[in-house]
Amino acid sequence: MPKSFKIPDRSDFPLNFKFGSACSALQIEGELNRKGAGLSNWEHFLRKKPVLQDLKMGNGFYEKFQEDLKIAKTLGLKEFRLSISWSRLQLNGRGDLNHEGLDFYLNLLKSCQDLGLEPWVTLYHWDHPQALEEEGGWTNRDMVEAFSDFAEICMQLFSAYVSKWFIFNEPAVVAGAGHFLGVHAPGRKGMRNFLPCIHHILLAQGRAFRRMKSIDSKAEIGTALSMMPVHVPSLKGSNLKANARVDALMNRLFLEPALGLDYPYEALPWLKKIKKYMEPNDKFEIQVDFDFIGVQTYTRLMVEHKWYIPFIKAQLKTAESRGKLYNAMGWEIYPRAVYEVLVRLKSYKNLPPLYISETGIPLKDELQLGRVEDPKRVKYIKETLFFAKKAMHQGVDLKGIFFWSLTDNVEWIHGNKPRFGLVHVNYRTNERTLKASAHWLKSWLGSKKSEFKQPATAVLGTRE
Ligand code: IFM
Repeated sequence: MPKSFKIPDRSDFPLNFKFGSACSALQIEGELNRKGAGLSNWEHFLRKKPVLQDLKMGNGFYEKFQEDLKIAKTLGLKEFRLSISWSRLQLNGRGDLNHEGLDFYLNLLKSCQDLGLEPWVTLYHWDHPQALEEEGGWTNRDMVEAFSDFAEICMQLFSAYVSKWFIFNEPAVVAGAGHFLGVHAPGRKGMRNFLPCIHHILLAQGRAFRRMKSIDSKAEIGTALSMMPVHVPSLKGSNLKANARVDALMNRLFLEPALGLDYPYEALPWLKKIKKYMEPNDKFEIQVDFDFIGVQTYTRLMVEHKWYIPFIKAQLKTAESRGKLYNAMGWEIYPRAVYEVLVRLKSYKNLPPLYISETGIPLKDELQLGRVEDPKRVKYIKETLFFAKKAMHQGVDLKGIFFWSLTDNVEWIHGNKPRFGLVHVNYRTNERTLKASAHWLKSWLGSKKSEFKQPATAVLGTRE
């Protein structure tokens, strides 16, 4: 990266380029199964862990959403990405609606409309009713129909306010962390859970897409995929093969079947066992002609060959062990990832327009004398803008960027310690304070010229 590089101005992006923020229901709403909502898989999964309390509290969005929308508007953001909690709308995932939940989402969407914020609604951001989990959740093919029904219901209920939809958020995380490693809800482990989960999510995505389009053919429907550049410490043959395996798992597994390219069997031969869960028409039902694809990138991965790691035969080398700068989650601070991922996607034919539907940086921000200084976030955002623009120069059809997140929120099993927000939340009072990054973004969104020089010296390996 050059020592000094020019940060693009707002005017360097097309006028209709979208800038927004992204959030998810479970991470901000709090309350979980109260207000008439049903028990979700995440609440059930965490029921004995201290972090459950953080999720129950959320960040006060349920009560304060009007304030948050106004803040987003004040910053100059025009897009607001949110998700619907399935168990808040349908307690057990099927049948009658919970009217309190419905009113909440209708009010939220109407408020977006009143403020001139475009809502981008995610249907599945990791939580679903526990009642469905007890039937096997994503390991059970019946979940495909239950989810498509839910998608259709949401379309019927909300299409008057919503024209932009994401079907899934980061399905690779749901499958990998939730159904192979068991570290996320529902805590299932091993190939016998992982493989059906992958296949059923892809099938649900295809079926939901078609049913949503049959209700509103003009709705723009996409999905949000986590993607990361995968690097190796040396070009040794075994490392290159490890790279191909990790890349297939992290970046190709959910993209390629949806594009009609089949599963990446050549890189991951054990994936052939997924055929056990396939029915004759599935390959076609999985293919989706998305209106856009959301790409979510936070860092890069550095991996090396390790013969003793089951299936993937590769191991992550942490940023700390490599002497690289890292954030409050231990992830390498590597904004160039956005550029690498976007440019790499150009190699796929007939890809729809792309959005960076999430990017951001977790820090341990502190409120001091009414201010939150977060220079690392300001730098991260500036560099992200630089690399997004660079990708556009290379011909990438990028249409917008959503920052994760507007407000600090609950980072799943890590609770509310890592702070991703442009806006600080005092978790005792739920009071909101704009961080320095929010002030910077506000002035950038309304500005004409800006210049950013990278510091001549960088401190390596310091923990946030
Ligand atoms: O907080 C998560 C979000 O729910 C999904 N994408 C990554 C974010 C940061 O880890």
